[in-house]
Formats: sequence, C-alpha cells, structure tokens
Amino acid sequence: MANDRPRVLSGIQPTSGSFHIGNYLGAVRQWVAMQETHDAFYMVVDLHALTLPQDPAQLRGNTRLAAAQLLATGLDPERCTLFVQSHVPEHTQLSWLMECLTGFGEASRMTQFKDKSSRQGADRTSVGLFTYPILQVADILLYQANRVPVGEDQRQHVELTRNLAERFNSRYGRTFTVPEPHILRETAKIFDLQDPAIKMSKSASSPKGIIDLLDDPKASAKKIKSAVTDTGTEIRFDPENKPGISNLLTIYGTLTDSAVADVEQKYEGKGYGALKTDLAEIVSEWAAPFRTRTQEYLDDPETLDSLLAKGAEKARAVAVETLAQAYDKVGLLPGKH
Ligand code: ATP
Ligand code: LTN
Repeated sequence: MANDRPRVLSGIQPTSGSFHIGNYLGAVRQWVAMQETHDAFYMVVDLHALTLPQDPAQLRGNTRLAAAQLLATGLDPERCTLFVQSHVPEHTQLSWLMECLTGFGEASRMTQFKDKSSRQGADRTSVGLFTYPILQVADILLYQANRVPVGEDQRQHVELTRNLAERFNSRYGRTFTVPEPHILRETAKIFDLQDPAIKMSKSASSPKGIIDLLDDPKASAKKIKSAVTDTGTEIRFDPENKPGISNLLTIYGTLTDSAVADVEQKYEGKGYGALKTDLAEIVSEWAAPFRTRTQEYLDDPETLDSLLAKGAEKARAVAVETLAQAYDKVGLLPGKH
C-alpha cells in the first residue's frame, strides 16, 4: 500500500443484522472506490454500538456480520485496513483527551444526540450516547485521515472533528491532520420508502421503509412496489415536489451507474409501476451475489477473525504512534501507557 496516498477513514455500527441500501449508497460504496486511490482504514465501530443497549451474543454476531458484509461489498484486506474498533484500545484513550477539549455546550448541539435521546427519553439515555461524537473524533484523528466518506447525517460529527483538531493543534502545536468530509451529493441521503421526508435508518424507519441488503429479494421487491410515490404519473427527478419518485430514481441511477436524466428518459411516458418493477429486479440482481458472498465469509469464522486480527495489528501501528504524540503534547509523563 503506497504511503504517499491520502488517508481515508470511516466506520459503520454493528447495530442491526443487515446493512440497508442507504448505508451502502451513502457510505460503503465510496469506501470500496476509495481503497483504490487512498491509504484506507475502515472499521466496525462496536464501541459506538454500546451507546444503546445491546445483547452481548447479538453484538458479537453483528460485528462479524458487519465485517462479512463489508468484505462482500468489495473491500479487499490487501488494499485496505479493515478492523474492529475495540481491538485498538487507543481509540478510547485518545477519546479522553478529546473529551477534555470539548465544551459541554458544543457537545450538546449535536443533532444526532438530540434526535436519539429525545426518541428514547432522558432516563434511558446514556452518557456514552452523549460523548459518542467525541469517540468518533478520536477514531478519525488517530489515523491522521484526510477524508471521511459518510452520509449527510454525519457531517456535523466531521465538523466537530475539524474543530477539535484545529483547537488541539493551536493549543499544543501541529499534531493532527484536519479532515474533510467526503459526502456525495446524489446519495448523501437515501430516504425512507414509506416516508420520503426522513432518511432511511436502522433505528427510525419502519421495516417497510427500509431495503435491507440481506433481505429475501421477494420481500425487497414488495417494499419497492409499495413505496410511497407522489401524485401525478410523470417520472421526473424533482426532490422537492416528487420526493418519493426522486428517491427511487437516485437508487436506480446509482446501482446501474447511469445518470438520473437517462433513467428519466428511459421511463418517459411509462407509469410508476414500470419503474418500480424494474428497480426491484435491479436491487435483487445486485443483492443476490452480495448475500452469497456474505454467507461465505460467515461460514468461515476463523478466517474472518484472523483477517480482522491482522487488520487491527496494521491499524494499531498507526494509532500507537499518534496517541504517543498526543500524550506527549498535552504533558503526560512518559511511561507505560
Ligand atoms: P441509525 O439510524 O441507527 O443511526 P444508520 O442506519 O444511520 O443507523 P450507521 O451505522 O449509523 O447506520 O451509518 C453507517 C453509514 O451509513 C454512515 O456513514 C451514515 O452516514 C450512512 N447512512 C446511514 N443512513 C443513510 C441514508 N439513509 N442515506 C445515506 N447515507 C446513510
Ligand atoms: N457515527 C458514525 C459511525 C462512525 C464513524 C466513525 C464514521 C464511528 N466512527 C469515524 C466515520 C468515521 C455513524 O453513526 N454512522
């Protein structure tokens, strides 16, 4: 792996069995592309998953399942460093330094925290959920990442990362790379099939609103065919007035590598039904080999675990060095950290 390439880092939570198509189009698809052009670090953020209650056996299973799905989408351990966040203890160590640099008010402005905590009520909200974005800051800064490919909902967390990197650098001297978010306009936000005003989300969408990549193709086809569309019959990309159809056009265009204008043209004069039927077919064709590959990785947990162990070793080599610099800069006495 060429070291003169810019660094990229991103993470995904093992919070549900299957990735949904928003995770794939908004983020993971870019991860796969960027391993060709960047020195890439990707991780399954199991510590972040603990911010909400998790069944231990299920968390373990979902962590392997997330890694298997990442490999099945095309991540190649020869071309990128793929690992599990908790295997690299430096994440939580750097996170503490970052927490001490973050204002309480600043952390309180994070909209994802506000949404999630208001959904579950203050009594059931952990301090971990509150400090979650700061652990994410540490994830990114440990690797001196230049770019962070994520969906639109993560923009504010990358902005916080930039602010804290700059604050640390100006207070203690140049230590961290200030990262840029890498958010593709077209797929930054894939919407819920039943409510195209909200993002497709593991935690907030109803099952009918989500296309899970590991779903049975018949179930996905049914969901696509009953997606909420707009009044009228014209197939036109117009997110403001036709959010439902525009969302389907985005998914269609990205999965087939075609411009939305070409898809519009293809369906000129045809009804919504034709578009939905074809999209169901396209999703099913994409997902069939993905499901098979995911299962192959799951069927061989020793290979999967050893691959993740190697990834953690590579990641740790970088993380240890950055943490040592940061510890030194803030004035911690050298010793056995
Ligand atoms: P939750 O809804 O519980 O927050 P999630 O569905 O957003 O979960 P994450 O693991 O938090 O899933 O996200 C993984 C990546 O997928 C992130 O980069 C996130 O920005 C991206 N992503 C998630 N949902 C969408 C979406 N609907 N459209 C585009 N990108 C998305
Ligand atoms: N908060 C992100 C997951 C995440 C992440 C990261 C993304 C944790 N650490 C570092 C990019 C870089 C989410 O909920 N999707």
